[in-house]
Amino acid sequence: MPRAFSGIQPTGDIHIGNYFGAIQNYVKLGQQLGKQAIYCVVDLHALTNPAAYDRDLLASRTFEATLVNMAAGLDPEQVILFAQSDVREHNELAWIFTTQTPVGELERMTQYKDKTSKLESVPSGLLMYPVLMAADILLYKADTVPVGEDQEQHLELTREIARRFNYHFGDTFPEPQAVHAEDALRVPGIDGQGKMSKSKGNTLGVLEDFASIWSKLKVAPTDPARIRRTDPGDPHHCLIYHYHKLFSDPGVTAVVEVECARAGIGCVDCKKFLMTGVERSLTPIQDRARVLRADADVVHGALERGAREAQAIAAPVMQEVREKIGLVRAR
Ligand code: AQP
Repeated sequence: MPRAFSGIQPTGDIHIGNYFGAIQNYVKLGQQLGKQAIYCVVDLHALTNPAAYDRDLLASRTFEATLVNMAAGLDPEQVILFAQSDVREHNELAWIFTTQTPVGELERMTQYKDKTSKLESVPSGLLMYPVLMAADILLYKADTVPVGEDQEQHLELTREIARRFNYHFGDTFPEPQAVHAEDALRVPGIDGQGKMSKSKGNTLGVLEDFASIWSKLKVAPTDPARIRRTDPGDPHHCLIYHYHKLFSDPGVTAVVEVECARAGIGCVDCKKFLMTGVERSLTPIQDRARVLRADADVVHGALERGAREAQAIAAPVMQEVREKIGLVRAR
């Protein structure tokens, strides 16, 4: 049976890019794989981002990320759901991989270049981020990784790290493959400037108040060629049409596509139709989140159990690695 692993960073409010790009697939795979689906709130990764790290917020963000995943349909009784820092083996394996990974391979990572371009001082943790990610996945010998398209390069590096280890120390790790949500490979940000991202502040939150979502949608850019209401638009150049494909009924999306192209609908009305789909999709998640928040012990308890279940898999793999690389002394 395949084994899936994925992580989500507690660096801010979980947004619809995370939801459509990753969490929906977590839920789907969880239903198929049960305890072979392993999901982790990667709080150690969150330490690497100086712009997003806040000592006073980290623990509550880890709680929130767990809560959103559960509210979105992830059942911690069915899958394994835990916090990365609760399973110490992640750090240990990451260190071992660090000793075998050339710096040049890490410096080539696009995300590293993006995240460091404006920093005066670059924490080495940002460079090592993909090594820790490789350790997260390989610690469970996972072969299936549900992630957004933005993680593809990191996953290629994970395969390279697995291949290198297997070559030097004998067959140990699988070469994991990404599973992408075809309709949400890279959800664009509300500013229309690249991918939606917590640290760019261009998000629509899964638990965000609808009045707040509407205030962002109202001013969101549309097809720039459509200057007047009477100008025909190209929905394929419009952010709002992109969101319709995620939130609205296919029938509504098809009507919007045709009407936009023949200037039969204005952008404000198009956004109102979208808002109906947003409310319909997010209301059940927000309702479940409210219930979970009222009984926080359910969330804390899920993380504690998840950590025990994750460690039961991780500890023997780590022991195998220690033996293979020569850290275990013969008596
Ligand atoms: N815009 C997106 N479209 C599709 N998938 C996305 N993911 C993130 N943004 C999009 C996927 O969500 C999962 C969890 O992401 P993460 O929070 O661990 O890391 P990230 O990719 O770095 O997310 P952010 O929001 O952009 O966080 P910051 O700003 O802190 O770096 C991953 O599977 C990711 O692919």
